[in-house]
Amino acid sequence: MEKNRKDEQLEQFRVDDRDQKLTTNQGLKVTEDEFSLKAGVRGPTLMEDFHFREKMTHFDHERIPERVVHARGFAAHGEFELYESMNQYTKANFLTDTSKKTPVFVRFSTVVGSRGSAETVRDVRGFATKFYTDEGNYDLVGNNMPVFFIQDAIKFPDFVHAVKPEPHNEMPQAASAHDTFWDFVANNQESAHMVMWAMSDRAIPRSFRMMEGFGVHTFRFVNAEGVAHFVKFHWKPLLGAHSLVWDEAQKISGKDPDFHRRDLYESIENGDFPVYELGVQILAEEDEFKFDFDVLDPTKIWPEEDVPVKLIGKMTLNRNVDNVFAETEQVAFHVGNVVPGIDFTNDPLLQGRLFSYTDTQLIRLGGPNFHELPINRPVCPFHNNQRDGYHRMTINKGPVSYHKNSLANNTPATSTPEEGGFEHYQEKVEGRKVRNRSDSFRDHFSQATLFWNSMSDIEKEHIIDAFSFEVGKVKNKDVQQQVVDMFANVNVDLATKVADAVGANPPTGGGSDVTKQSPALSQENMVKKPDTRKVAVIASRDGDASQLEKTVQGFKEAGLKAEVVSDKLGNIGNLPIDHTFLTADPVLFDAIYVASMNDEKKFKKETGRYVTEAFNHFKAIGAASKFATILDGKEGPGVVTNDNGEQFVAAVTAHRHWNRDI
Ligand code: HDD
Repeated sequence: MEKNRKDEQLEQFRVDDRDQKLTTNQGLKVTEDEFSLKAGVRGPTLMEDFHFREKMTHFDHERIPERVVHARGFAAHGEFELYESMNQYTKANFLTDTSKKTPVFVRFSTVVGSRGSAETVRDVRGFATKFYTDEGNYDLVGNNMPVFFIQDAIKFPDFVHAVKPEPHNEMPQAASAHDTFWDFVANNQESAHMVMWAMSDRAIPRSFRMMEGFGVHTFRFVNAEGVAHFVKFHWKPLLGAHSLVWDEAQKISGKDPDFHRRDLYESIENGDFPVYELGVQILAEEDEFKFDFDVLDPTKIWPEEDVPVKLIGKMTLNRNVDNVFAETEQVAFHVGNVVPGIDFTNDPLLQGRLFSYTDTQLIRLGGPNFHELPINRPVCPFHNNQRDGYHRMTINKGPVSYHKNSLANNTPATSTPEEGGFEHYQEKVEGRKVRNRSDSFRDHFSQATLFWNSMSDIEKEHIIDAFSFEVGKVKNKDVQQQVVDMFANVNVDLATKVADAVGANPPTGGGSDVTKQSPALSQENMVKKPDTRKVAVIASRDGDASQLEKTVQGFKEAGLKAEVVSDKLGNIGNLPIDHTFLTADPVLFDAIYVASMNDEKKFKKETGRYVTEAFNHFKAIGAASKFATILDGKEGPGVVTNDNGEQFVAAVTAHRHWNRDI
């Protein structure tokens, strides 16, 4: 693959230790790396053993603090290509020049869990993109949900304290199903809309490759004439947005805590590059007050049916990192990293974020020079009078490190906007200093109801189940009741069912007169494709090898990823067996197909287990007609017992078959 500018830059820092001599960090060749220097073979280790000291000291200091939120993440490199110039709205170079391929680095993450936690937990997913543009780094630090729990950044520490493991016993890990989170929710009703998203299927994505991304805040586009528009950013995956089911998600947490990173890593290694289209919703400044919500409120969406999403480009993730620590862990995102043509608004959540990101990197990355780390460097030159600090790497020459000066001809010099200098949008601002919130931010429930109304029946059922699980884990009865009463304002049926599930009193008030729906919010309406869906093809080593090869080939041609599962490893004809019943599990596949079986009791039992588990998770199951008895009378949508491969592929493509009596 041709190297892009970022890749070329990173190449200067890559080190390959293979086939090299072992040395100390001073370059001294080492004769021995197994035994410390001792006074006599059975004697004490000597202080003068500099090799031991250096090796151990470095090891002792290997860890840095994990991110205070979004600690568990996984990233990949890629490129952004623009479909059409957006110069009518923005002067940002990477959004106006269609001939450019802008290098990107994207880090996906969960929010709550610590760095080693499982990945398929119920949580928001981070979707942070660094565009290495010719005008500097632009960071779009978003999530897979378009709204947030709070309206003002001053509440962020409170929110995070409430959702993280409780401080007295550090439980539960990577989960919001506990008292302090729900106590926070009940006492901060602005969270209602986001909680609906967090209780929906969006919180358990099938894959990082199958989830949307959102910039959340309203930003500004500013064009060359200085005219501004409000803008919201979206990422739309070409594979559509799809989810796991909760029982499956919990089991995957045990069977493969790395499920999402493995999926992304392997897809990229296999050349199945995930693609996301960049969408923008654009609003003229004069339309700011045209809506029944405040466009600056981060707990509100702009329904796509009211403000269409225009797809303006696509991002392809095509390269895995070389080193997770150097790249994924050390990357430093910041919502404040903007380029000319993109600017902020007065969204109070966004305003507070502008402080937090640099601040957190200072402690996490140990000083003010983290911009010099290879992954964080812009691909364009950078010059200023900042000097010194821990881990400074550049050697800035000359006596001058101040502005203004004559000695260096007053350089580095500032730039006019025409020369590419960033000019803050000259929004007119006036007001009294107040600690308060605009009344236009006070409707917390209408859009939560809009979200509920937009869900299909099965998605609503999942939301009720998620509330019942989460609130069911809450020990404090008052908190449970408060949650029930709060969500009656979203929908009485929802609250009543949750009340019933957790043994609380049914709500006495509540109700909503919002009848509006936004079909774009339902994942049931998303595109569904067979591409890269994983099928476990169960086959026995004594089965018909040529038939198996044909089946697997057929699935592959249809875009599926077929992996052979059997009782033991080895080969069937020319096909290697990828997994055994033990090393894989039905929850790790999108579908199960029984190509052949033997009569061994254990083989049948394991095959039956695979089929039943997949059936219970609403997945496609199939069997060659000869082995159809293993499906044990299971029938209906998504169960294919004839030899028609196309029917099976169609069943997999449907993602899930909800009309099953389970
Ligand atoms: Fe944040 C990390 C996204 C609100 C403070 N945030 C972080 C990451 C993402 C988001 C994706 C991980 C970046 C990475 O992969 O390295 N955060 C959001 C979104 C928000 C949001 C979409 C609401 C719209 N965040 C938010 C607020 C604050 C922060 C209100 C504080 C005022 N976020 C942080 C942080 C983190 C962070 C503490 C932790 C690690 C880091 O920044 O680099 O500064």
